[in-house]
Order: sequence, then C-alpha cells, then structure tokens
Amino acid sequence: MMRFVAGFLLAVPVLLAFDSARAQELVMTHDPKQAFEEADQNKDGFVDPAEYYERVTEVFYEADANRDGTLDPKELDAAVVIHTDFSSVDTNGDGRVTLIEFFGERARTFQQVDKNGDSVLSEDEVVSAFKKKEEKK
Ligand SMILES: [Ca+2]
Ligand SMILES: [Ca+2]
Ligand SMILES: [Ca+2]
Repeated sequence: MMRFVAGFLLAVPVLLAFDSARAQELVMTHDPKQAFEEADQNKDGFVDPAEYYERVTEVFYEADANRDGTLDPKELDAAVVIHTDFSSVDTNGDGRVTLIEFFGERARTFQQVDKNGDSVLSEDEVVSAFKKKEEKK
C-alpha cells in the first residue's frame, strides 16, 4: 500500500507538468516587469537559472513564516501566486515542502516559461506567461 501511495505521489508532478496554468507561477508580484527586473540581477535582459534559483530561494525563505526550513500548506500558498496542489510539490509526501522539493516545482515552471528553450528567460517570456494568467481570470 505504501509503495503504491509513494508511486502515485511521484507520478502527480509529471502529469501536472503538462498543465500550462502552472507556467504562470513565476511571477511573484502583480507587475511582471518589476518581478523580472528584481530577478535579473546583472541587468543583461535575461533571467538565467542562477538568478532564477536565487529568487526562488528568497521566495522560499520569505514564505517560511515559522522559520522551520520547510513550508506547510499555508506557507506554500503564500509562496505562489496561483494556488498549487500541495501534494504535487511535496513529492515524498511527508507533509512538508523542502527547498529541494520547491526547486523541483520551480524547475518545471522555468521550462514552461522558457518558450524558445534557450535556458534563459526574457522579459517577453515572463510578461506573456503573466498575461495568460490574467486572461484566465
Ligand atoms: Ca541576468
Ligand atoms: Ca516533503
Ligand atoms: Ca528563453
């Protein structure tokens, strides 16, 4: 039974990776251009993976309200713009989202926002991901 449950939890993120709605969670403020500029620390017009994960790390620790180094479901909600299914991020199913698990979730988002697949995010890619979210409202 436990083995089945664990297998199921591992399968969920893979399925959800195809849900385009999840691509829009990159934007942490309501102004995508401002969010982009904050993330683009060397101001070269692109957010590369190092800048992206630095930003993701900041968001993780800002959301960790009780400072225990992991996110519970309420804290995870504070970390993402769109409601995210907790079990899809908590891949080992222990009820807590670690930074590594959060990175896994954000890695899928990065790939979805990076439309042209050049491994960096342009402002256009971030803004268009944000616009799609607005249209869905
Ligand atoms: Ca940059
Ligand atoms: Ca976990
Ligand atoms: Ca790109």
